[in-house]
Amino acid sequence: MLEFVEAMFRKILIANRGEIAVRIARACHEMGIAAVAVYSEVDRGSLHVQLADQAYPIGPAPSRESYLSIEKIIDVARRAGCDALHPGYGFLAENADLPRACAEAGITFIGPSAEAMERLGSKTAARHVAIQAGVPMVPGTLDPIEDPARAHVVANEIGFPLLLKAVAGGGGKGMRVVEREAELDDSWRTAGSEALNAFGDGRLYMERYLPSPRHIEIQLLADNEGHCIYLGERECSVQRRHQKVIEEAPSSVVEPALRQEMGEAAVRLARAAGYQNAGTAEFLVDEDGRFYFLEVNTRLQVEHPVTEAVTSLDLVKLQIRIAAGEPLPIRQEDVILRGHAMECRVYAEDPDNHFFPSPGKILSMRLPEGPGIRNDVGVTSGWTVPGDYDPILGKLIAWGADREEAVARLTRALDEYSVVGIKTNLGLFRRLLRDPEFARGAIHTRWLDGWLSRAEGAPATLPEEETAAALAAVLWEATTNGSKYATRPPARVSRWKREGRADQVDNQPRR
Ligand code: MV4
Repeated sequence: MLEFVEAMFRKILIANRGEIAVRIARACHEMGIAAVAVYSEVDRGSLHVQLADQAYPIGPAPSRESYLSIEKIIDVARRAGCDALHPGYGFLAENADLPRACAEAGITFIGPSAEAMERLGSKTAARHVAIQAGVPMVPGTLDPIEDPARAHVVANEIGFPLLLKAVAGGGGKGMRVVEREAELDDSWRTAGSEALNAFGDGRLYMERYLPSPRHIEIQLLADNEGHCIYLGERECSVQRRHQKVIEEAPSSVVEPALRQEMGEAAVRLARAAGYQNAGTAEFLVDEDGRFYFLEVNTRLQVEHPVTEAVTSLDLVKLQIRIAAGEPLPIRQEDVILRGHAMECRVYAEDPDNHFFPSPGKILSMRLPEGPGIRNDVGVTSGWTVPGDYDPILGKLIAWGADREEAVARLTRALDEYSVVGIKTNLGLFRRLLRDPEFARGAIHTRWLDGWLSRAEGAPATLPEEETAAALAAVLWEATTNGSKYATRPPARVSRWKREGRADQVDNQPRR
């Protein structure tokens, strides 16, 4: 009898940089696969290059000329003898030309087919798939609206307030809330030109506007043999300008029955689209627990570690196995959710100054450790964060037996975390995690905007006690004092420590 032996990859090209390139290299190494990095001129000394088995330069800093060049990346994959390519997230991850170029070069793309990517990339095409799969959606148009006259007719059918959305959309670009008919023509023009600018496609469609929904997404895994499972949900409502800030799993509003309903809807959608590999179905959930399909992200997502934490699965290794032709090693009933996980996206940015990016040299960096803590970080002490890319430094993920423990561990870890030399959003997280509303899980997609406007002008509370090296304390003072996000809890310091010894170091920043 013929035995079919799966051919696992020997060498994978990682078409990305930073923390996600590091994450993928780790999965490769655990599977005995060689990891090949690509890097731009400013990334020569980066962590993702250091941790790879081989690294190839692909051009100057601007991503157009390096991380977005399919030609250069495929050329490296060929020269290095890679049999597969992982795109990570961002950059080329959702560009259907990449899987096509991989196929031409005889390299396996670790992700869905170009066709599935395109079926779901157009929001209106995805709405057709959702209808076919019986997945609930916000009432609205299934197709692009031809002209402004037609927009008026459809608008009056849907009712106000409504939302104009770009067919090619994503990230809130080309999206406009229209409160009343008198605003429609203006919004039509501005949304259309914004969409044309951002995506080269100015077509719009329309949906009824939900005022303060939650953003909840379902992680999917589908193999090449038609098996598809869901790995529970992630709550991603804490966002600013369509950038997620905190993500968690499970959501505090999703009960088992709703999870199963949403999960099965997402699986139907993936099947209808002929989807393979890892993907995410995004939904809005209203106050009454009704859910509405938004779109599918055809990639591994930034926030995948919270799902990994509550499922004990390694999503990147599973992606690689699926791409190599292996069947899913688990069935739906084998997916067991345990505990609660929460992630902070740590950025080089200044929350006190419009969240402007804060690239520059990291003079020192101390990462938290201890029970329940995971760091996915793409930088090190001494590294200069380039100003050319998304300024994410890494992700801090905490797991706990329940939400309360996850929050306590994350809060504790944030207090251990120190980055000196550049501005970060760590202080913002220290404050957010202590907010009583956040603690109750009473959040929605516009919650962070409200929180930030209330935090405006709040006095900076300085750390009462600080236990760190004396030099770090001086730098600390120079970098974090005066920030309204610098809040730290009063440290519980024993009398022995306070009074006992002449050689004790008192790092408490003072003014
Ligand atoms: C919506 C909505 C309310 N009603 N659709 C924003 C990004 C895009 N993927 C869809 N988005 C929204 N669509 C209807 N019919 C509110 C949002 C929205 C949002 C969604 C998810 C996460 C954060 C958000 C922030 C503002 C608005």
